[in-house]
Amino acid sequence: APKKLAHIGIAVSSIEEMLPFYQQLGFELEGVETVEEEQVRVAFFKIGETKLELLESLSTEGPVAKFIAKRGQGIHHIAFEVDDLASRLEYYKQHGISLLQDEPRQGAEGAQIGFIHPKSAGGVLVELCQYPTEKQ
Ligand code: CMX
Repeated sequence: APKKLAHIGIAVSSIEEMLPFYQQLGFELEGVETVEEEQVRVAFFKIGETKLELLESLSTEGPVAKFIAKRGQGIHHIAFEVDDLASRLEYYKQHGISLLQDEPRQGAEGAQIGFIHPKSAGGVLVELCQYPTEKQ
């Protein structure tokens, strides 16, 4: 089974504009990173065992820009940590779950990632992440 909720991804127009809000809530910024493959810049806040990930698009064509244009800012995806991503994707595919890609790809924090299409998951974009070592 997936091990835990790795993070909740929130699409924002501007990370800089949203930082003060999360800092007011008392969350500490863990880091900001660019993920060219996904055309996003991301900011992580650690909350106990899980994280919030703010996603800002690097281009007007990226998935996060398209999401905001269509639905506005808000919760974009939920991510579960797994330790067997490739075989899990294969298993899900065999069981009729619609994946965005069959093979793992590179995501933030050095993780390998894969996605389940929201149409196959009750309207929720689900990300699966596998980290190179046990997460700090
Ligand atoms: N959550 C829930 N539903 C979503 C969604 C999301 N994030 N994004 C799109 N949808 C819905 C659309 O609203 C649409 O619904 P309707 O048909 O009812 O209007 C449906 O899914 C299909 O949309 P689409 O127009 O066919 O597809 P899009 O071009 O909007 O692409 C998706 C959707 C999920 C395939 C695309 O966003 C994608 O490839 N995402 C994966 C990559 C990604 O999101 N990367 C950023 C995060 C990376 C990271 O965390 O590091």
